Amino acid sequence: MLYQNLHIEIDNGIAVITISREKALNALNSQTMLELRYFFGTEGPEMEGLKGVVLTGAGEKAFVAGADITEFRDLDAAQGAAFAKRGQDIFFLIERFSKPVIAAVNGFALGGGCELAMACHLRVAGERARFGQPEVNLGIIPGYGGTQRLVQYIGKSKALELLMTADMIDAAEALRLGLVNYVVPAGEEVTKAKELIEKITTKAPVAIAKVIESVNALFEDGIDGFATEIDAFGACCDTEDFREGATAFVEKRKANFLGK
Ligand code: CO8
Repeated sequence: MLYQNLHIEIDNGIAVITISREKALNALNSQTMLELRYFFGTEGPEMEGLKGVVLTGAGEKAFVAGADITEFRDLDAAQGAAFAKRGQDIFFLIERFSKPVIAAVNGFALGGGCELAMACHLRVAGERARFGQPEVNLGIIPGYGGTQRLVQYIGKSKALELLMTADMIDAAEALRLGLVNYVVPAGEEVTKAKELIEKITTKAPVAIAKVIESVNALFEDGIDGFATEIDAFGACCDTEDFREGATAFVEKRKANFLGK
């Protein structure tokens, strides 16, 4: 795939994906969504030896200022639903990705941008980051999972307030509410996200994938999360890494995990 709007740099096994439509505050147009789907949905050459992914936005002003409003002004009900479904499916690919995906939120994360950050496993916000779901200003609602994931992160009461008032919150408030994991000085978002991925990479990769799968199971319709955890636990017990981890503990040395 020839990426036009995603700038992807892989350094020491960490892919930093920069959404690069700075003039439109990195708004998610169809091409950008297509590229995200390709990266997260295809076992391409980028996946070889990948430790994790950092998602960020180009420039200093925006992470992503939403879905590209110019593209969906004329949708009817059926087209709108299809648009939302396509976006949700792409964000599920991110949420279900087996390696850690961390949003490095360097500015506005609004509408689809806030939804994209919420689909990632963790969020690091720069001091200048601002979050919001302003869709009701446009006469729509979030369509990329925002009504669901915002409630999961910050609870129904505050989520309803943000969704109905379209108010933006700053990074400190996002931290207080539990929407983001860390707030760092502006410009240090990607560095902190990479540090987190490096830390996670010292753990057993299959166990990390199973943590992601099991936690996601809580929020999936018709799936019993406890049963998922049991199966995932069993699968971990079958790995060489489990033997290595337990043996290393007993031998008082650092485990050398191979991801098998
Ligand atoms: N889409 C397209 N272009 C955008 C967007 C966007 N979401 N956001 C900003 N831009 C463009 C502006 O039009 C402007 O372009 P130009 O220079 O050509 O006029 C440029 O980016 C810079 O923006 P501003 O001049 O507005 O910059 P300000 O500093 O004055 O304001 C804001 C910054 C507050 C971020 C402002 O740009 C803004 O309010 N943007 C829109 C935010 C928004 O409403 N986002 C939600 C969009 S809806 C959505 O995401 C729904 C997701 C689910 C869709 C489901 C499909 C049906």
